[in-house]
Amino acid sequence: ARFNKPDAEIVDHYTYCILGDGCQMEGIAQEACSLAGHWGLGKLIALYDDNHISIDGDTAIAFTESVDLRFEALGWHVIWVKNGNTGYDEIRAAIKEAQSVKDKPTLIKVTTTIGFGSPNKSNSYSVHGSALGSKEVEATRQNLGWPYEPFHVPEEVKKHWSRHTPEGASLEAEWTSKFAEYEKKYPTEAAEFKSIITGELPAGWEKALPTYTPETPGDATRNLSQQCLNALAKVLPGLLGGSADLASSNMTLLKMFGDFQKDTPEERNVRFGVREHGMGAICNGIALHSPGLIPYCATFFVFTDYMRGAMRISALSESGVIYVMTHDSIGLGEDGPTHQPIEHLASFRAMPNILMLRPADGNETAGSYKVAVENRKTPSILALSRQKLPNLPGTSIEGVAKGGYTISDNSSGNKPDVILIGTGSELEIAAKAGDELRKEGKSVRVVSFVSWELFEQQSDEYKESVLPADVTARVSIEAGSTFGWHKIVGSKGKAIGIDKFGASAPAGIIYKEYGITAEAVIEAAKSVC
Ligand SMILES: Cc1ncc(C[n+]2csc(CCOP(=O)(O)OP(=O)(O)O)c2C)c(N)n1
Ligand SMILES: *[C@@H]1O[C@H](CO)[C@@H](O)[C@H](O)[C@H]1NC(C)=O
Ligand SMILES: *[C@@H]1O[C@H](CO)[C@@H](O)[C@H](O)[C@H]1NC(C)=O
Ligand SMILES: *[C@@H]1O[C@H](CO)[C@@H](O)[C@H](O)[C@H]1NC(C)=O
Ligand SMILES: *[C@@H]1O[C@H](CO)[C@@H](O)[C@H](O)[C@H]1NC(C)=O
Ligand SMILES: CC(=O)N[C@H]1CO[C@H](CO)[C@@H](O)[C@@H]1O
Ligand SMILES: [Mg+2]
Repeated sequence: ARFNKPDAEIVDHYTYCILGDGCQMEGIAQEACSLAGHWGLGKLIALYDDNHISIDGDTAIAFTESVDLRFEALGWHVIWVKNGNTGYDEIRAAIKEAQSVKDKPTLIKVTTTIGFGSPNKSNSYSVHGSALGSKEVEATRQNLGWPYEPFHVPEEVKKHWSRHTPEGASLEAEWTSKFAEYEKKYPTEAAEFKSIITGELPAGWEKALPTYTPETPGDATRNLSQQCLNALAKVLPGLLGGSADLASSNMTLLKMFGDFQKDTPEERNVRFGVREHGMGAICNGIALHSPGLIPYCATFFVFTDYMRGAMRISALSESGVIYVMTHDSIGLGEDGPTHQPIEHLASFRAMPNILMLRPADGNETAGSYKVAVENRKTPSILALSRQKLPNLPGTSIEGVAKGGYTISDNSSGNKPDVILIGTGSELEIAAKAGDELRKEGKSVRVVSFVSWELFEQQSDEYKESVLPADVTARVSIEAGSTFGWHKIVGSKGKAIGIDKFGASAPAGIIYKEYGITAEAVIEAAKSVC
């Protein structure tokens, strides 16, 4: 919708998907298929392997609804191929029909027999996960009239497939010349399109990121995040996304664009509805479709619990989704414990190939976006505050790229008496405690530890320069589980955090009640140095 012109259709492919009974039972499919129907995704064609068998046996033990009627109700076109075992022409005809239905996604229910051809094991759960065994394989070959040796590809089959090679080459040449013409007529669109399909970011894109000074009035990092997203949308043609019904709280709307809807598919604000798991999965699909598509999605940090399966797939399949997670601590206030994340930071730090970023202010929010956009093969999570935070002297975009860095130090080149470490909204608290301790004559270093993973990637020399091994007097503060923090503060240091569920109260009160305060940091610092 964004790039095709009446005289030049340069994007015309379908997206196919194969799913089984298990996929039909999972909630995530319902979330995604509900949106596909709402959006009228006419190029989406799903082939459902309707074999009535899953691991525990006949699906009738747990799955008896009419899938056809459910998909019709979701706004899909539904076709039933009754003989999926040998009805090749039926399957071909169904795909043709699906392609011709332009205003709805299509589900082709293909009824099949699991283990088709195996005389003793077909139509049973026993073929799902275990090998047939050599005897049964032999019996199956005979039953199907397949006279060839194992792994032999008959000449006839090879010939049939080989004809696609010249066919594909000529289609590609045709498209290339069509695109060359398009590029002449529509240079701006062509440049954007190329950036999206190659993943090459426009030169100097990062200059669009805002910076802030200590004099800039404080703001919530969720608000600063919206400033970054809107700045980036102007320079990154592939940036698109939205939230799970929380755009107004999450501040994720791109103001210069409208909503991506059935009749406005060229727009870039995606309304995911209350469907976190489907939202994450859809963003994975977008990211993996083209290297220059940069999807972001947003909800409250605590609801990553609903989305974790998709987030783990982002990490595993190297899809660079940007997860904009607001309301990142007890600081969200009165919504209380159901909405207050506790163990989430620790849990994502434990997940491989995902960057957990918790920026403290404007510069750090911009720095987190820079890292997130650059890392196209590693997803990023931005944990953002609901409450207002000041712009702290010493924070920087460059610092964020290192994961951990010193924002202030009065040891004038010597080893500090104590190192105070904070992340996100608690960096302000660490900085305040540092100021107090300095007044009492202590030399103090304050470190922002915005991303453990990025710090881990730095050289030993750099790490030693921020956290010298012989300064064991260290105190960390973070409004979340202390799990893992002893790796940073060591056995002689102290980790201040929250190891129980939250409570409903305004941010200021609950921080005091839970001991997430400068006083607590000062006391801990005195006890370790
Ligand atoms: C989210 C998830 N839950 C459970 C499993 C374990 N599992 C693997 S296959 C399967 C049954 C799938 O049945 P179906 O989709 O009908 O496949 P078929 O046996 O017909 O090939 C299950 C429960 C899984 N892989 N993923
Ligand atoms: C298939 O089942 C029949 C009857 O139970 C049995 O005689 C035969 O040995 C089995 N064949 C294989 C390959 O296991
Ligand atoms: C943010 O970064 C800019 C550029 O590096 C710097 O001039 C400014 O002082 C920083 N702001 C804060 C609040 O530290
Ligand atoms: C964030 O933005 C909202 C909406 O514009 C505004 O009401 C709020 O005051 C801003 N600042 C903070 C600290 O929440
Ligand atoms: C910094 O630390 C020293 C101790 O080395 C202390 O005497 C001094 O008062 C501190 N300076 C400031 C500006 O707080
Ligand atoms: C700051 C901002 O973008 N606010 C928007 C939040 O969402 C509401 C409703 O979706 C919009 O009307 C606001 O403009
Ligand atoms: Mg099945």
